[in-house]
Amino acid sequence: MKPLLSSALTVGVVAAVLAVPGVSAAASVYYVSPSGSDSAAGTASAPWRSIARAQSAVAAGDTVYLRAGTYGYTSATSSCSSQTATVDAITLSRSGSSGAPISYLNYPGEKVLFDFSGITANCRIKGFDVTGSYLYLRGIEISGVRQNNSLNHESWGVWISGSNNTFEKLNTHNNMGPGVFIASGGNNLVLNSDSHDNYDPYSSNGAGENADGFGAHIGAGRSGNVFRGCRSWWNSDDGFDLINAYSSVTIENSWAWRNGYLPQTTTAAGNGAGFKAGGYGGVYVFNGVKHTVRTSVAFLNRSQGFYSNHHTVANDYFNNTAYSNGVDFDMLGINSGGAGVGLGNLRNNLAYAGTLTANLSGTSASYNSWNLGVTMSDSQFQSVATTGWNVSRQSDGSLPVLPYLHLASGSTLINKGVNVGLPYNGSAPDLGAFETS
Ligand SMILES: [Ca+2]
Ligand SMILES: [Ca+2]
Ligand SMILES: [Ca+2]
Repeated sequence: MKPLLSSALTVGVVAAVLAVPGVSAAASVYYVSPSGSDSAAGTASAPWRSIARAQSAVAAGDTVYLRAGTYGYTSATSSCSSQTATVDAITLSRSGSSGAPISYLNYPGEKVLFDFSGITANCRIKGFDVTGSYLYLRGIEISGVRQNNSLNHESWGVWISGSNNTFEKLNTHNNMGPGVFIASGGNNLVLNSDSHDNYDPYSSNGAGENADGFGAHIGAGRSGNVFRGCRSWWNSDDGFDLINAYSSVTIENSWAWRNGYLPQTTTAAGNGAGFKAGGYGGVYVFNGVKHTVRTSVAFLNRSQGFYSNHHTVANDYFNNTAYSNGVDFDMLGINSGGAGVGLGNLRNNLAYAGTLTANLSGTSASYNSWNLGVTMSDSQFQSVATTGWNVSRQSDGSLPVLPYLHLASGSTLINKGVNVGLPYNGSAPDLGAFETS
């Protein structure tokens, strides 16, 4: 590819030509740095200070590079109108367009931290309030969002109500509420992101009850939200939570562990599901939807690894691995009469240690480790280690390749599954989340 930028480097804004249909010839590239100034030009040599200043300049197709360092915040964009109101530290309301997102990216290789712990606003706080659509956020660490009174439920690290956004390589942690919370919108992709050590000590419904790693709680007509390649650990409530979601959500290739505890301890806190795949507050609703949780791993979650949470329809649970959770697979659903019933379509799952299953009566379950009469033991695995899962990701952001809970070469769980439409090697799918090559 020919260099595009050489002649443009002397102008205030570097223009890059993007070969994207429907985009005007030149998209702009801007720079933000903790040492910058919002009265500067927004260039590589004279970056702005704030992402808000950058947003005021961008159009569809533009890119904002965030340079290394800590972006500390001490105030929100507005004052609290009441102690139960909500304020934003950052509002991303300007949208890109199809094929021409607005991108907010860490400058390649640089560590970018947004620290919201200095905001003492006396109401609920959203760190990033993403109301826009066609945005692409990448490589951003988000920490420290506070609860500053005990009159509310959670605050939030990232709160999303737009659509068609991509969130990649985020690291949301130590917020007093969920790390990433999709409240509305469809076709949002949360990719290769981590959320951990979130804890809401001041929630009015109980300390620790709301800080999930990731959640989607969207209304009807908001399909296509996906969590892929994400890790969620040591959050006080759940790892992934889909309660009150009225559009189908997919969670795949993701890991959850040690949720339901005060971070870094074994002291019980909130609910403690690794993957809480739906439910509507324990009541039957006529318009519940089917979620999919597949090729994912849950271990050492306090209450459940994979949990249907009184859901109203049978979710698909395919090729998951559960190890030593309170209950590995708890398929508690609810029928139209309000009675508890087992609901779930389970194939190729693997449960080992802890209580393997609960509420299976009424489910469709076959080709799972507990259905096949296989003998479970540590020797089925290369390793059953439960530490080291939070090591650095691969350079492209994908999950690290680890031996933990991967099948041993002679495992009798290899090729014991059934084709569920996912890729596999050998004569049949293996059981669990990690297919043997
Ligand atoms: Ca809870
Ligand atoms: Ca929860
Ligand atoms: Ca296989």
